[in-house]
Amino acid sequence: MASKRLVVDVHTHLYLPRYASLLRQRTALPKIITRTGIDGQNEERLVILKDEPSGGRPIGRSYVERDEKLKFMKKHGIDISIVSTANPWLDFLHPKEAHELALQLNDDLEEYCATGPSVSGTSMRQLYGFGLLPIVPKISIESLLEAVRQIFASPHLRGIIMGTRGIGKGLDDQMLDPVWSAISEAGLTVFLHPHYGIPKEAWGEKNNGHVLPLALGFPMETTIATTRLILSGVFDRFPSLRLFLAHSGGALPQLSSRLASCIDHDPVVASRLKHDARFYLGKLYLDAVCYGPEELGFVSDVLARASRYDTGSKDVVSGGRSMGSERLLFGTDHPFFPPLSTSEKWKSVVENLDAIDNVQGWTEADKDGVKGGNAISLFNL
Ligand code: 5CU
Repeated sequence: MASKRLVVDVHTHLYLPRYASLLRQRTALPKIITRTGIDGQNEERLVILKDEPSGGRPIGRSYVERDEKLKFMKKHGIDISIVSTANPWLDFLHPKEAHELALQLNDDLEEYCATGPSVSGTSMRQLYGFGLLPIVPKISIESLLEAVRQIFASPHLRGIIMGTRGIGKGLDDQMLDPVWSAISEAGLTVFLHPHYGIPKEAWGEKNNGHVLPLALGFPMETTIATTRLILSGVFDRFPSLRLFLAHSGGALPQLSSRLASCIDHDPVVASRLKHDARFYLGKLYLDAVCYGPEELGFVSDVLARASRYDTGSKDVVSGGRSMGSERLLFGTDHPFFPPLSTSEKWKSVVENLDAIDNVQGWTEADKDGVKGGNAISLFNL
């Protein structure tokens, strides 16, 4: 059972060298710019978000270089990382470019993982990955299916990272059904991640840095995209679809009973779904990137409760484990959220590990599962 104690980071990003080169050539967002720092040295800066100050933020080697990822993992006691391209993926490209680049980046990522170190004493690698689909407006469905097949055939790619825009009409677009079908059949997990947030008018006029778009806009985007998927009946049509949500599912756990009630009272939707909305929460996997034990415990309780809407059982514990904890997986969001001042360990990592250790009522088995065991099972590492 040694593998149960491994720490696996499932929310950790990179820009592969090929992608970083593309960003360096661009003048529109997203882009990497070079400017002279206060020490007179040239420094590269990343500008990806729409309302980011035009100077962007420092993009260190940790965004691109594998050695930096491995050093970060070692420093924080992380045994395995399932890495994914950071936002905005291929969203800004024309279909032909997106198609070609998706296939190239998937090959690059497979090599990045396959040629990395293994976890000592096991047959596992230290690096696995989420591949990319060229999911942009006007792309052909066949092009998306080709990328699904490529990812399935890549031994170290265990899922797909995806934004919320789909091929232009969001993820609840029925045109995507063949893609959900292929992903489910391949047993790949979709990592749903935000990029656009919500319209900036919501944030008022005060300069609050990046706090509002990141703390609230990102999770609301995920909340809305997932709710639309639920409402579209995707989980009824593809019951084995595995969806893994960034940032602990945003506000969805908090709003799920309200969602269920709104559905029940809405003549357009009331009879559309096979199950109560809360049932579908029990089919989701969420990262444990919420920085506090109380929030993590709450999310776990909401997921555990979903079984009531499935089997009718009121049990929230099974085999000595909280049924909610089985669907939560540790993540760091590296290399985003670096410490503002020099520090040995990154606060964003330490807080997420502490949160797991301090959820009230969780057993050691729950904690080990969230830190790594759940990822080992879900991604068949
Ligand atoms: O700080 C940020 O902008 C981000 C981002 O863009 N993507 C992400 O995953 N985390 C933080």
